[in-house]
Amino acid sequence: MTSSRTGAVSAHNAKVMNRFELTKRLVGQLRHDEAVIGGIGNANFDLWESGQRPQNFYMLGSMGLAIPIALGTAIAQPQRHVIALEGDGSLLMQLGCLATVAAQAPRNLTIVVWDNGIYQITGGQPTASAATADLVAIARGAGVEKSAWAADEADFERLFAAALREGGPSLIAARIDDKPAVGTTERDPVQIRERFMRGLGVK
Ligand SMILES: Cc1ncc(C[n+]2csc(CCOP(=O)(O)OP(=O)(O)O)c2C)c(N)n1
Repeated sequence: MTSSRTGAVSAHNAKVMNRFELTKRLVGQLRHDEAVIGGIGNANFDLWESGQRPQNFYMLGSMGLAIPIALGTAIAQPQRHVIALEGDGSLLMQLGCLATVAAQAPRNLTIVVWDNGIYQITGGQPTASAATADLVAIARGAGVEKSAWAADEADFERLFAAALREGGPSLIAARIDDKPAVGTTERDPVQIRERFMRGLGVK
């Protein structure tokens, strides 16, 4: 399958992939102490299992905060690339952040949305993106022009490499299956915060 940088692939012909597999591919492309913010639950569980880095932050308790935290980090440290990993349900709870990202337009911010069409961690209730809401169309409408569905794993890698190389803000959405995360993050918020601050050189 092929797609342009701005995304020729729609939500419904994008391949259904696996979050942990894509998380490993994403982490494998990191080279320069990029910060990675994992959203609540599965997004940060799979990030944790992909190898812990001091520049990773794991959001434990609240939905929809990965992108706002990443936006703040990107603005505070413009030389560092910052990546937010967020579930579809969490993004749907906090859609306004996309408009703020577009308005602030930090070139060093990349958003990755894991769209499984469900609130998986609370029992698999369907989200609006399962049927009616297209998160890439919403992001573009909010002004995040570099928004695309990943057609397949190779396309995901290509889109992510382009986002790191060319700058953003960019949003990459991936349709994923309903396999649970492969592990769980250690629930120690103080430790997570302290390690992240040291990883960013601010402590
Ligand atoms: C503000 C808020 N509302 C509700 C919850 C309960 N809750 C925790 S995770 C979750 C589902 C998250 O769905 P999604 O972001 O799509 O990730 P998935 O579980 O599918 O990986 C819900 C409803 C919460 N933690 N915070």
